[in-house]
Amino acid sequence: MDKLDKITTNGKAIYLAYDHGMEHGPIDLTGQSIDPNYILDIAVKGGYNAVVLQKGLAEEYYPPYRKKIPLIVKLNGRTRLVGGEPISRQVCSVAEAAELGAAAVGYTIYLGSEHESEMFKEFGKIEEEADKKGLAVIGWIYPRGKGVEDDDSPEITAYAARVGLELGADMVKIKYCGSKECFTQAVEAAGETKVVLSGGPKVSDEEFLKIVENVMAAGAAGIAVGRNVWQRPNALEYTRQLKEIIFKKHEDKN
Ligand code: FBP
Repeated sequence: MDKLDKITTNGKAIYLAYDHGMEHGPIDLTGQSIDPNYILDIAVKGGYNAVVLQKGLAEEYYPPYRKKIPLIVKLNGRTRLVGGEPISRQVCSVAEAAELGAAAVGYTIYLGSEHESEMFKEFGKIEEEADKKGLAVIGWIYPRGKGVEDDDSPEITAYAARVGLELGADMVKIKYCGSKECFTQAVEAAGETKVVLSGGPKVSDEEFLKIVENVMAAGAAGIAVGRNVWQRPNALEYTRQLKEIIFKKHEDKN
């Protein structure tokens, strides 16, 4: 059985990301989205393939949902309050994530940061441990830091995807580079490693649907999205529209 089977449907996926309380702070958690139960409810009712949580939320809120929705535990994190070259260190072990019921673990690498090698090292160890427990490993690969001039250029986006493959990630989560064409290059660069889109700040309903159309037509496996779902008042109806795009056939790619 493929490690990604538990968190994909026919190779495609939609994940609800909710680690923003750590990365950005409550400023992102508008309206009801401050309540983790509200998010878990959307994840279950919306039929997401998994929800992404830091370990604290997983410990406190996930137990009643354990049989209802798969969990991806984010193993590292940082706040937006730190200056300097970006680094995000591990705050949860693979063993803890497995204990919490995770089907997969996630880890952010700031590609191009002066601290890139430290994150590579932690990521390698995580892969070794996750492999023993049969957990999939997803790399949030975000080019960032002094070494990166144009983080959303086609070349750097494809580089991020490729590094995921080189490091042995089961899946990479990368940002949008602006077009179907450049995302196609990134998907090609990732080879056997699956690619999902990292949502980004909320844009209009139509604009985000178009982005998702483009990344799916580019051959992506799906999306791992937060703000563009739970910051909308009609999160469930919007989820339905996203799923229609993600799980429909893209004849040119499948
Ligand atoms: P969004 O869909 O809301 O952008 O969430 C995706 C995500 O990767 C989250 O998992 C994470 O908290 C956030 O983006 C980090 O974004 P950044 O590092 O760009 O601030």
